[in-house]
Amino acid sequence: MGAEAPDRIDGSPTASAAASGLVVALEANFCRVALESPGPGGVKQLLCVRRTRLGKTGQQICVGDRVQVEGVDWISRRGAVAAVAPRSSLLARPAVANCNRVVVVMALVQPDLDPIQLTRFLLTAEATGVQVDLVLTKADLLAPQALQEWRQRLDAWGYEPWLVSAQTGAGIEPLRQHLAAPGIAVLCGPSGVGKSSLLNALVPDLALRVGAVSGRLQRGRHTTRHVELFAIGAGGLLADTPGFNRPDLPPDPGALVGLFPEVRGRLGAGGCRFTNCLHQGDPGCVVGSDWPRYPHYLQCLQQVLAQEAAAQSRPAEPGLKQRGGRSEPRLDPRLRQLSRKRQRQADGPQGEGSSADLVAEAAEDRHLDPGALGSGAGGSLNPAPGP
Ligand SMILES: Nc1nc2c(ncn2[C@@H]2O[C@H](COP(=O)(O)OP(=O)(O)OP(=O)(O)O)[C@@H](O)[C@H]2O)c(=O)[nH]1
Ligand SMILES: [Mg+2]
Ligand SMILES: [Zn+2]
Repeated sequence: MGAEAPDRIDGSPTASAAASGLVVALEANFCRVALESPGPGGVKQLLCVRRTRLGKTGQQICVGDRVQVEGVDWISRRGAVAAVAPRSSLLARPAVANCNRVVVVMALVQPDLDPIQLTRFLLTAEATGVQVDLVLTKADLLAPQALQEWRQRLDAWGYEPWLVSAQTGAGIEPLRQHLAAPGIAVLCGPSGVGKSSLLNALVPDLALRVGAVSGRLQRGRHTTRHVELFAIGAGGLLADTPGFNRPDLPPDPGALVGLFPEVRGRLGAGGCRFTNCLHQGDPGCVVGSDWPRYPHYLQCLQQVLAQEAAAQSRPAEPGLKQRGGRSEPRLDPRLRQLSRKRQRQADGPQGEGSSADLVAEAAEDRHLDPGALGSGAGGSLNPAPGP
């Protein structure tokens, strides 16, 4: 999805009832907006609902969006989002707008690092077109020799991973300096790999909830339920996100090879010498097959092609909608609510529920009285820098 035009604010709201800021958390039908400059009484954050017309134009609000807020009540610290500024980038899952870097986070062990899963996360990150970083956690659980082997392996993939331990603090300080650069960075990776633990290590006094991994596969427990931005350094913002295990692959088969940094250079300015080549080992193909992730590339390519074929064989059948290159049955609206609930249970919660749940949950996360929400208590975010 590209940039969307902002909804004009008509009716000239009075200055005291309007403000602009950055969406730092999205919970059910509410969002928390960190103000560009503090309001009366030093208010730094507002708890906002969306104006209905934003909903009608289909305009989604994401964490990372720059928004206009109207109808501000400075006493209760409430307002309504009236307009969303055009975005410079959008990561679909986790949904974060205007991010400047995607940080793929995977554990070296607990759960064991799976190269195919890692590749899928890296591909979705590369597809955003922004800077991609790779962080490997739980380095305290591996011997130095094994760490070195991973370094070498990933170097051949075109990545220089940050090997860190939230437990011992190893590797944390240089990573903090790197991520403190101005802009929005998003942590994304499976549940249980230690994203929230990493944020706690990077930002002292944060005290985010972390959950144990469990079972034979050492899966996480979807402890983090919402996307939320936290300040790191003077201008850097870092998003903690709920983990999920299987990202969708980018839909364009022809563009897939360009998402593998280790062979991107081989294509050069002119591309492959064969027109429409999908680089499947044909003699003379400039990409070739002499690279370690070539089998992963083929496997992903087959899936992307299968997705595309499935989508083309069922064009716009009534009752079907297109989603991520797949057709899915349109749901009776009466069933949709139930289905979303099911999806949440299978996938890890992404934040829908009653407003009462929201306030209780958000307060619980911050060990706060629900009445204190929107006050900026917990100090998670400084007022956002200008665009
Ligand atoms: N040994 C070790 N354990 C870690 C490290 N980082 C995290 N853990 C453990 O891994 C488990 C999962 O950590 P979380 O931070 O909750 O993982 P998460 O990625 O935020 O998971 P979700 O919120 O479910 O997506 C917890 O039991 C942590 O204590 C580390 O560097 N070393
Ligand atoms: Mg978490
Ligand atoms: Zn080729």
